[in-house]
This record gives sequence, structure tokens and C-alpha cells, in this order.
Amino acid sequence: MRIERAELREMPLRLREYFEISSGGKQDRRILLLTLTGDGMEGWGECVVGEDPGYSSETTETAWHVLTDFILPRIVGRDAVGPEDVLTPVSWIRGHRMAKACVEMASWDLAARMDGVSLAQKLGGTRTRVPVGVSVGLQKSDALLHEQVARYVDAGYSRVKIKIKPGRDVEMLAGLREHFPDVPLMADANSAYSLADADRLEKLDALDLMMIEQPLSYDDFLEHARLQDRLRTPICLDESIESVGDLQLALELGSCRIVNIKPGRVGGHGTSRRLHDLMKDRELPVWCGGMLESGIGRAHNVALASLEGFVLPGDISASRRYWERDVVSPEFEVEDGHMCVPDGVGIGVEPDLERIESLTVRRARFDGGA
Ligand code: OSB
Ligand code: MG
Repeated sequence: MRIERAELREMPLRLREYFEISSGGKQDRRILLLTLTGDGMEGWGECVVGEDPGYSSETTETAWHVLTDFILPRIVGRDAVGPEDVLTPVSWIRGHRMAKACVEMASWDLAARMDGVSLAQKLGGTRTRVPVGVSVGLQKSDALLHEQVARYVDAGYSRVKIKIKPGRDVEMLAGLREHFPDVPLMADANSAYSLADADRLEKLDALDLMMIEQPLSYDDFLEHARLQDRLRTPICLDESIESVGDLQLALELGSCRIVNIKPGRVGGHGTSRRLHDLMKDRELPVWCGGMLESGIGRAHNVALASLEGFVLPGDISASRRYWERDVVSPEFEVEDGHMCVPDGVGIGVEPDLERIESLTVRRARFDGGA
């Protein structure tokens, strides 16, 4: 495959609701969209990077910088065997996985279109619909939390994930469990604790949670293993797993029993599939995480989640859970706790180009020349 042109755009998009995690909150997203052109077709990708370096060390600005100054000029106008090979000319660049991932993922969409198949098919997905959950941010009060959870339970989500931090954890979740005795619940701390908090985290074992996501710091592999030894509840790693090597280390040490795979965090669909395979070989479950993406990023997540080993509900919620209006049609919907995997060619949903153009505040174009 030959990538003849690339266009990177920044598009502000306001979340319907303020979203807060242990490291901070946001309402306004700065979405980066990438279009790769080849053979008269367009592949779409979204960079999942956050506005601040609270979740990963990358930010919107570092991703823009690395994409426009280093990655895109080097991949445009070159031939690649396939999507897994597109980043070869920039394999010397350390880190910046989110910046790299959006190029790799747009290449997968482009490659699927060139083959005339859906992205899910191209990735080897087998499911036609995937179980989905919702992620609920930190709320100002328990009453507001209960209201939110009730709303999502009514909307039929397969499980509800609750953000926690010190001071908003055991008592808050115990109250919630009392109100919702049968709802599949899990908690995500986004690294807000240390091993010194193990006594407190042990109390979560009484609440029948599906898992506790990323309680400790991203590089606390050993500490997560020590904590997992003390907990009955499975630990799920998110921020810690950026590569196959990270997962091998985590499995060797016993740092987790579940992994949240976000293609944007690990450098793309290629590594996502390798992580999925590694977990499946050990009969351990994975699920697809989310980064408050627009419909473009969500389409990639749904396609990935159609692979066999994604047995747990993903953070892949309906378009309306995030946005007044999404930038793809049709918008993503949840029915009966599931989301349909688009079966059209490529990502299988249509980017609303006119709307995306009107929202664009920054743009960079790269041409392969003659
Ligand atoms: O830790 O999974 C996380 C959003 C931004 C950054 C990190 C996380 C999240 C979410 C939201 O939990 C998931 C979604 O997109 O619905
Ligand atoms: Mg998480």
C-alpha cells in the first residue's frame, strides 16, 4: 500500500457532561483526526491523546508536534507492505505511542477499504455485536452518582465502571452497591493509590466488583503484583500496559488478571492484536477501553472489540453518552447492552466531512509529490 497524502486536523468537541478522573477533569476535548489517502481511497484515524499529561506523558501538543515534524513527513509517499509496516520508517522514534497509533490505525482503515472489507473483518474479528459498558466520572455527591448509574442501567449497559480516588472509594461504592445489588460494577482509580493503601483497597473485596482497574502507578508492576496477592478482586491494568513487553512482565509477576486494551495507548491495532493473543493463550479476558473518542475512534474500538478474546464489556458507549452530535453517521447506539459492529467497508461509518470541516481549527497537509 502507498500513502499518497496525509491530512491532520484538530477539532474541538464539547462533552455533554464534565468528566472527572482521579488526575483531573475535562469538558472540552481537542480531537485530532487523521486522513490518509491512497489509491483514491481515504483511511481515517483518531489520536486518543489527552489535553494534559495526566493519563499518559503525551498531550495534544506533543502529538501534533511529533506527527507533523517527524512521523507524517516520513511515511507519506512511501510504499508499505501493509498497515503493520507503515510505521517502519519511524521505528527509531521512542515512545509517542498515541501519535504513532493514529497513523497505524488510519492505515488499517485504508487497507480494509483497499481490500473492500470491513475493518473488523480485516482485523480478524468474529463477533457481529459486542457487549458494552459505560464509564462514570467522579461525581460531586453520592446522590448524583446514584442518579447517573440509574440512568445507564435503564439504558441497558452491560456493566458500569465507577471512577474512584482516595476519599471517594469504599464508602461511596458500598452505598452504590446497596442501591444496585445486581448491577455488574467495577472501579477505576487511574493510579490514585500506592501499596500503602492496601488495607483500604482490600475492603473493596466485599463489594463484588468485576475488577479494580489501575489502582497503582503506571510503572508499579511489582507493587501491583503484591497488591493482587492480597485481593480476591481481579486487578485490571490500563495505563501500565503500553507494549507486549509490559504485558509479559505483568503476567510473569502476577500484576493483573485482566487487561484493558486501548489501541491508541499501545501504538495501534497490530500491538492490540498481539496483546489479545497473548491473553487468549492464557485464557485470560481482555476488554476494549475508551478515551472519550469521537465516532472515528469509537469505530476503531468497536472493530477491535469484535475479536474473540474481548469477552468483557468495553468502555464503548453510545455517541449520545459523549456528544450532543457525533461526527459520524450513523451514530453509535447501544441496544440490550451491546453495540453492533459496522459491517460496511473500512470503519463502516461515514465521517460527516462538512461538519468536520466546519469544526476544524488547525490543519497540516502532507503530499507525497510526484
Ligand atoms: O482510564 O479508562 C480510563 C477516559 C479518559 C482517560 C482515561 C480513561 C477514560 C475512561 C472513559 O474511563 C472511557 C470512555 O471513553 O468511555
Ligand atoms: Mg482506565
